[in-house]
Amino acid sequence: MKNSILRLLGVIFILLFMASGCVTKPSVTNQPPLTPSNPNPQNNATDVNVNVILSWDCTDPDGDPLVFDIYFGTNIENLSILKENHDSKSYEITDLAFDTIYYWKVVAKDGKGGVTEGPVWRFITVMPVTPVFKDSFEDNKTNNESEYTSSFYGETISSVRGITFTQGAIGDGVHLDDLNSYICYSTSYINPTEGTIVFYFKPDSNMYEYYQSLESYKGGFLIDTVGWLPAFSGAFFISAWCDGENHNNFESGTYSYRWSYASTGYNYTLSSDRFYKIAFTWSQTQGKIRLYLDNELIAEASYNTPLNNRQLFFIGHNPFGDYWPYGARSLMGTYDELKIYGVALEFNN
Ligand SMILES: [Ca+2]
Ligand SMILES: [Ca+2]
Repeated sequence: MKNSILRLLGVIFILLFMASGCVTKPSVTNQPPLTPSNPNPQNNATDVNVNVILSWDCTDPDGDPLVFDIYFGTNIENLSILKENHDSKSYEITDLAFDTIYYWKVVAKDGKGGVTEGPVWRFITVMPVTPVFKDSFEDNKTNNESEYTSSFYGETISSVRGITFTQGAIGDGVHLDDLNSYICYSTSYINPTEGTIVFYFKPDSNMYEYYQSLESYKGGFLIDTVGWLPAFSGAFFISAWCDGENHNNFESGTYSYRWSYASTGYNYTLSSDRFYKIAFTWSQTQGKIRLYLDNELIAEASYNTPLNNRQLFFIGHNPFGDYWPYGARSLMGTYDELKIYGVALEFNN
């Protein structure tokens, strides 16, 4: 009897020992890497050099050595793989394009099946020359006066109408909420004989449905000086006209007795998931006006006049004399990083 009690106690003791062993035994479950963080360049950094060392922080809870897949590109929807299974937390890239937004992310892998994808970071590279004017819409404001007077149209207007601030291409951006929304600027920043206007634009998700629902003109001014009014010499515009289907015609023009148009035709279907970089250049010495989309030359026409630098221009359409029976037609959507240069930049992918 005593022996059997001792035997039973012994069994219980062994079971308790095993149970406690189970509790304290180290877990065999692999933990994935922590989310990559602390990027360099910092997220939303501006004026980043075209040769740059990307770096980030990342550790594994188990102390596993990590490798990284680095994704990089200018199209946030379609980043390409820059380097696979990279075994350090930095990577040098060279010869980036000037004044271009790049997106990147890293995917950390611990070699045991643990995979953690980092967020998409973004930065914009330095400008090749200093712009004479810039509006970045940071801190939810515009970089202009509160009102402007047009000597040509003989009216004074508020400098903005129908806008809200939102996530931009880099940091804050501005949204044109209505067909008659605009932001007004002075053309005094314009070098008449040579220059560049560049900005980012993201269409609203319902752009095509909305413009198709309009009975009249489908419209789409991005930048404008005259709307539907009589044009002054040196007037200019940049547009992305919407047709009755899901297409845009990118067009820019300058006016001297008649318009010189650079047009693509209705050959573009735009995504509302990303920003497009749009640039317009003019050059008397080259004899061309040119239109670029995402650094690619998409249309050109002959230079016919110096641009006017004594009037006003608008993100959206010129709002003076809203007599046009079908109403005004700004292209609604988000705009960001407006810059004006005194030289005709060349853009290359
Ligand atoms: Ca691990
Ligand atoms: Ca911005």
